Amino acid sequence: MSKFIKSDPYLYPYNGDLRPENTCLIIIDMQFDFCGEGGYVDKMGYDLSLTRAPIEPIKRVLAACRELGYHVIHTREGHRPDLADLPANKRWRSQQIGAGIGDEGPCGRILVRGEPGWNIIPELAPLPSEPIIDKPGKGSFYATDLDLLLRNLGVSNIILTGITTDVCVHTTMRDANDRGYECLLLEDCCGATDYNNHLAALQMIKMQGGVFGAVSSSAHFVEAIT
Ligand code: C5J
Repeated sequence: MSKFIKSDPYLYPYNGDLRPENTCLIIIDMQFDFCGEGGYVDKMGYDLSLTRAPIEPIKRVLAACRELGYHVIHTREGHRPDLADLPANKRWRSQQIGAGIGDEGPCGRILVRGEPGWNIIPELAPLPSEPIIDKPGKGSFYATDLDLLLRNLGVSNIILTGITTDVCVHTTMRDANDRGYECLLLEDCCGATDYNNHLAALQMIKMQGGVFGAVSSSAHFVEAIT
């Protein structure tokens, strides 16, 4: 039986084939560095309420997915302690805005693997059975085994949540779309460092009949799957 989620600009997924076996919730970079006090985003001076807003909606989506047996994967952005995987220009730009990647901050070394700021926040802590993808870039596919995991699981639908809408979530969605995955972004489960950028990122998805996929909400998603 076909199943669809109310979404914009079309009912998702395009073919109505939405099942726990072929669908994966991806929770992107819900780390202290992006939504915690003293982390990378806080050090840059952005409003943490924008990147913390998705926590509660993601919790509800995550609970429903776990209960119904949907695949769940988490990602973390971060670099090796010796910074061997940190491009010099990424480091330099972060230093210009006062949050140098690899520098000491209130949550340990900024965006470095193993440091307190790099951890996923406890509200959305992964279960031991849920894979975590450690990525050095903004996209979740670049220099990771995410695509291999998804193909081996038989996933064709990806539900995108996390932060930030316009950077890591969008990069991941665009790349997933090019790889043939059918993508849905849940708008209240994402946040950006600038609210207008969040809105613009949502609008971009909906152009051309859904150029990167579709946009829905936590409520529509949970209602449709439960
Ligand atoms: C950024 C991310 N914005 N997770 N990372 O640098 O979106």
